[in-house]
Amino acid sequence: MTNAIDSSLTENRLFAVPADFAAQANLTAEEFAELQQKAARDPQQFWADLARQHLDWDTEFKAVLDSSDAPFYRWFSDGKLNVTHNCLDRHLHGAQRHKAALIWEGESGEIRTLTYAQLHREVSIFTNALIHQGVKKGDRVAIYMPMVPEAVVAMLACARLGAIHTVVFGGFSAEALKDRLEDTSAVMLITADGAWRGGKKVPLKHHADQALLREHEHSVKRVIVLRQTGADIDMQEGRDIWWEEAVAGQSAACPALPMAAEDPLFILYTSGSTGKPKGVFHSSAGYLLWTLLTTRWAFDLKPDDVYWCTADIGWITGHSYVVYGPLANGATIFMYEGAPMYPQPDRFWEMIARHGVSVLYTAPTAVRAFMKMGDEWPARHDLSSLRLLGTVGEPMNPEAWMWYFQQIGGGRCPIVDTWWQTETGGHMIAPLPGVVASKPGSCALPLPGISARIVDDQGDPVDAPDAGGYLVMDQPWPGMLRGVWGNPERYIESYWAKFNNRYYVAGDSARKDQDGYFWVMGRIDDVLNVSGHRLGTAEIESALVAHPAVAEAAVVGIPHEIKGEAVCAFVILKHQHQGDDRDELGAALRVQVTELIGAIARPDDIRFTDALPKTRSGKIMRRLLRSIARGEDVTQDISTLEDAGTLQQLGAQDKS
Ligand code: 6R9
Repeated sequence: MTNAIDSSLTENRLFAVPADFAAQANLTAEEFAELQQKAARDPQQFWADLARQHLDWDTEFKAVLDSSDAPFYRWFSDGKLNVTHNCLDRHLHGAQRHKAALIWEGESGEIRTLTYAQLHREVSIFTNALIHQGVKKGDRVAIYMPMVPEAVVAMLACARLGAIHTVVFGGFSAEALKDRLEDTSAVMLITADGAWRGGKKVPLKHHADQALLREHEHSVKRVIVLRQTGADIDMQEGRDIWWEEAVAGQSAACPALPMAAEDPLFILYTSGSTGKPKGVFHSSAGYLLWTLLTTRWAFDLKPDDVYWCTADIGWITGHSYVVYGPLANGATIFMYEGAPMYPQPDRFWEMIARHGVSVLYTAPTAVRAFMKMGDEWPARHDLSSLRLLGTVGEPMNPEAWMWYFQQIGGGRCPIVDTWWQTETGGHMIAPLPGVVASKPGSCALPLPGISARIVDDQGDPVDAPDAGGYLVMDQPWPGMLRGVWGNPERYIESYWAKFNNRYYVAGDSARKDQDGYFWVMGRIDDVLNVSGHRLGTAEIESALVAHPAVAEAAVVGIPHEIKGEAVCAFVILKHQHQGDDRDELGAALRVQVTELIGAIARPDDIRFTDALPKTRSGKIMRRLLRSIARGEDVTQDISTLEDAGTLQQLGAQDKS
């Protein structure tokens, strides 16, 4: 990379913080300024004060940050606490005891509610069941489950006894599960007979059986199986046990044992630019502190909020913002098992109205999918309970932002675009809703205590407004990953080596505008180099989606004789534009991109398609698209692809 990634798409709309929102916010402008000053003046005191104020400790810490083995940083390392005490036990006093911790709705419409007292009881019983099955502190336990309350119970039960959970997304294949079981040497797998998705049963237990075939050497001794779909499954004698049998007769008395602050809480696998997914692991205390604070700050949660993060617990967003952050705050979480548009495209809006959801946190890809279905679906429902909207996962294109703001938020809800990663544990850059005005498509400003920078290839700060570079952190923070499981070299190599351990390298490119707002352009490996100009794929996609006929777009680079790389765009049209003349549309889109960014970004190749290859977390698989665009055989691992049919369809596309 040369010193700058050019960026020319500018979005100038500014949405001020509504005065009534600011007046009631958890974090006011004054407090924000104070926190920032304190963090700049004395970071250790800043973090120590927050950790003492917000967490219950069994043993107070004296050490705040231990950098003796940097970049293997340690936080609060002589302190002890139990994560589930902080998420459950401490909320059992007074009326809070009977407050709903979790409201769950199944695809069939079934509703279950667990109060804090009930959730605490379920977790205590299941912890005893795990102990009875031989699980010990430090053991790895894999969780491969649907989005049901028991999945949360399983995670918390591990945390209660100090076992390290590794949640494997229920949409992953047997192969992916096998890899994770092997890499963690898990002693136990907690799964279900199946999961519901779009009226169909996903055969989780069948996948688990395949992952556990005897020829795969694995360490799993026990499999606990929850009955969820009633599917006919095989139970292996001596290995498999039903959930209800495992909990039968177990006591509800289970003290939350103190864990060292640095005891690992969980391992979660995430893709890098090379090789197999990495087992990122997080600590107990530092992670808990950061998810607690960011939930409180970014979502402004209040005691009577009903908060819904639509992520699956198989992703970091589900860990931090379905489970740990909200429960540490004593919030009411809503959880849904099933397909987002089942039985029809207003399922989300219907549930928001039914449960009075007040804070919604979802992904741009979902917003675009709903946008594509048309305004009439949300319009059928009373969405007036909503007061804050969040997004995560990829850059939010301004058009989708506006739609979310107007059609879902009724023009009154702040939109909090949160930039962060599996590795960062919690939000890093986001517009704090009571303090920071929003610009559609920007994740705005770093949170208090977070020192984000943009640097060039040499690691020197890029100061010019709108000049792009590597997004890095030049200070450690408590929620950061503690390593790559079983592979310390890969931790260094993936996140630190590039700049000689000076910075945490996020792997994203970004720019900062004249107001200091961050604009994430995409992964470094998704950046194109066209005639020596570097262009973020996200920017070109935003420009394409800004066209009224376009629902979604993905851009990749293809080799070009003269320019080095040329832009190839895959475009999905909105329903009502499917019949439009493709040649005319192609021409119009080239004009559109030229107008919004410049001729340099104009796609050479535009391919219209009905679907894009996506991971189950909704990320476009650009490397796959790149192969397709180049007419190469697809050799990549496609085990994480949501819909294998998409590939065939794309392969059969005609060039426009
Ligand atoms: C939480 C999560 C991390 C990558 C990250 C970046 C992209 C996430 C974003 C965003 C722009 C945002 N990303 N949030 N890009 N704006 N608000 O998604 O974790 O699955 O590890 O992905 O996602 O590229 O580096 P993870």
